[in-house]
Amino acid sequence: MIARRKLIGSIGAVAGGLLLEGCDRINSWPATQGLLDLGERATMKAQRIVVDRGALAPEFAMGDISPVFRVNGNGTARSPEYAAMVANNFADWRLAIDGLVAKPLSLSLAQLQALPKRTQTTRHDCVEGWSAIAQWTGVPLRLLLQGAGLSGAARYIVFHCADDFGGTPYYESIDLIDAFHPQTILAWAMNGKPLEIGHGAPLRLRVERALGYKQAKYVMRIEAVASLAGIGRGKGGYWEDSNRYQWYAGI
Ligand SMILES: Nc1nc2c(c(=O)[nH]1)N[C@H]1C(S)=C(S)[C@@H](COP(=O)(O)O)O[C@H]1N2
Ligand SMILES: [Mo]
Repeated sequence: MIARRKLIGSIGAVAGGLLLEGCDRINSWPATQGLLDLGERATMKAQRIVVDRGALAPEFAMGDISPVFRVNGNGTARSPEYAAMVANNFADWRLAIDGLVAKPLSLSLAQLQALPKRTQTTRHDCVEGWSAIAQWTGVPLRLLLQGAGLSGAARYIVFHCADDFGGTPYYESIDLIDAFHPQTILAWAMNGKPLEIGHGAPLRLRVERALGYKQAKYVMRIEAVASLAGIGRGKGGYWEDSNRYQWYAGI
C-alpha cells in the first residue's frame, strides 16, 4: 500500500516536472505569448464581473500593525533633485496633477496635509510573497481629481515617480473605479509618522484592493489620460512594461 502510494507519488512528481518544463517552453514562444495575453484579458474581464470592485479591503486594529514592514523595490530616489528636496524636508516638493483635467494643480506637502484626510490600517501584499500591515494617512485621490476637474474623457490615472530603474522612472496606473474607491489615498503618513524615505516620502499611493507594485512611492505627478498607449511601452506600469506583470492586480 505504502509502496504503491510512493510509486504514484513519484510518477506524479515526474509528470509534474515534465509539465512545468513544457510550460516554460510554451511561455517563451512569442506566438503563444500573444495567445496567453488574450487569455489573461479574458480572465481580467471575468474577474471584473464576479468581483465587486467597490468593496472595501479589510481594515485592521492598531495592535495588528507589523513590527517590521520591509522596504521593497527602490528604497530612495537617486536624483540630486530628490536629495535636495530631502535636505529641505520637502518644503520645495510639489505634486503636479495634470493631463485631462480642467484645472491643473501644483500642491505643496502642507497644502495636501491641510485637505480632508483618511486613516486606514490595511495589509500590503507583494507579488513576491510577503505581506505586512500598516496604518496609512493621506488625502483621498478622488478629492484631488474632483479639485482638478477631471475631464469626462479621462479613463486612467497615471502616477509618475521620482525614482528610477536604470534610468527609467517608476510609473503605475489605475482605472477610475480604483481611483474613486474610498480607500484609495495619497498617503503622507505611515503608522502615525511622516512617511519615511524607504516607503516613498513624501507621498505614496495606497490602492488597497491591489497588489504591492501598484502602490507607487515617491509620487511626483498624477496624470489623467484617455489611454495607456502613450505611457511607457503601453502596458500601464514599470513592471507591466518590463516584466509582464499584470496591469490589473486586484486582490
Ligand atoms: N516608485 C516606486 N514605487 C514602488 C516600487 C518602486 O520600486 N518604486 N516598488 C513597488 C513594490 S513591488 C512594492 S511591494 C511596494 C513596496 O513598498 P514598501 O517599500 O513601502 O514596502 O512599493 C511598490 N511601489
Ligand atoms: Mo512588490
